[in-house]
Amino acid sequence: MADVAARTKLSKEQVVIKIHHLNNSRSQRILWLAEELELDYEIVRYQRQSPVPLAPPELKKIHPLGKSPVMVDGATTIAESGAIVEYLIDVYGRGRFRPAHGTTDYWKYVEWMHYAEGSAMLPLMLALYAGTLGDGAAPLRPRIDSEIANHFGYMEDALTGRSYFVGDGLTGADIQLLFVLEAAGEVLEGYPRLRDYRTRMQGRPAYGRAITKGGPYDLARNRARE
Ligand SMILES: N[C@@H](CCC(=O)N[C@@H](CS)C(=O)NCC(=O)O)C(=O)O
Repeated sequence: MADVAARTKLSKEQVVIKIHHLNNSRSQRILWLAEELELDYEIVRYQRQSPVPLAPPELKKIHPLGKSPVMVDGATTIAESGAIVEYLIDVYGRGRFRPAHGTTDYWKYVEWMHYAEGSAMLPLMLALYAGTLGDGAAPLRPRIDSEIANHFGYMEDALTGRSYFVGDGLTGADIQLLFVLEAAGEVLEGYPRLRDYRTRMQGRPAYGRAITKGGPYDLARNRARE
């Protein structure tokens, strides 16, 4: 089912950017970025299936992997949220939301951008799948738990004395990393800086608009209600 759920200034004929959005998924971070950028965009909605909460088959018509997010801007179709974040910031950011090319911070930014999906999500996904195996997953648990501690300790330390992962303002790296912290849920209890950071990011007006437009988002359950 596709419906137009968000449109800011342009008429239907002029809208070019479509964000294919699966409920309770990484596409929420793309809606957040679109709001930070004050983009004109449409949301094309998909509902997770039941009882196994996978994406519906229609998403495969947009991209062969059938996963969310996918962004379509005219002739350009991009899957993989980090690539979409880079594209939107490059094309529509007017220099905002990333450090200047060639600076040390730029390469820190690239590192965090890749880290979010390339490293930090892995132990969380393993925990998710191992959780379905019950006692059968017992041999895996120590390794999964130590990797969660390794990665979340690393991110907690990275926020010592700073408000954002890179530089002095919001960047695409924060957009990528917040989803990891949301997916972590109660894991953050032991990481006060990450918890405060998550609350601060979720308090941004653009984040709130993205939640309103995106629809119910269970991963924001720790969000302070205004
Ligand atoms: N690394 C990819 C992961 C994409 C992904 O796995 N998306 C999930 C939603 S969070 C999905 O579509 N799952 C449904 C399915 O696999 O059927 C990204 O960052 O975009």
